[in-house]
Amino acid sequence: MNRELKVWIEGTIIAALAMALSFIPIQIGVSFSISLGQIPLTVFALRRGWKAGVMSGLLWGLLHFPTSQVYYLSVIQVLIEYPIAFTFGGLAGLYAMKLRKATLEGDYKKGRSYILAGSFAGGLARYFWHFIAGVVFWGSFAMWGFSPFLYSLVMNGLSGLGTILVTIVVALLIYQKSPELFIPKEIRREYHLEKGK
Ligand code: 218
Repeated sequence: MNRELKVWIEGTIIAALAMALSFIPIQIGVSFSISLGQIPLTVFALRRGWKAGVMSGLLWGLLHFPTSQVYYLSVIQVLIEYPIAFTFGGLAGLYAMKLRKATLEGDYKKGRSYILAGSFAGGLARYFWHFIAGVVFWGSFAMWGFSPFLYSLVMNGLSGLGTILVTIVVALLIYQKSPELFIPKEIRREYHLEKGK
């Protein structure tokens, strides 16, 4: 099958899976939640690269609309927190090529460090936008006498770090069990052909 088509099909399935995981309620109020969909998005982005990752992230963000999962305060806020934030969530793919190389060379220690770096890149890039939206739009939800800035920093900081932590744990478990999941079959085949194995 056409290689590019294969990536699109995978990315679409991953976005749907991430959306399904968004229905598992791990949240406290409207400002704290662990986003389980970040797990498959991160694994996919590390497998296929940042362009595929951000497209799948965008698709996941857009899927919040037909499934009525959007927190709406204003048009700009919704644009920031769904199409924009979720697209940035796919930036784990910035480490895809490094992870491929390390894994093919059998350097799993280095591989683990790229999974860590990728999970942080996607998680921080996404929650940066939720933090901005939090300061500008969610200030009236601030509790404990916090300023909008501090409230957004604490809530989105905790949500982001919690999400990143869960993503890292699951991605590393998958890497331990099946490192080949992070390298598309075609790439593996090309590598072994080059090496003459
Ligand atoms: C302080 C604060 N509270 C709530 C939100 C809204 N928010 C935060 C994180 C993730 C998402 C996307 C849906 O999971 C949303 C809408 C905020 N940005 N800041």
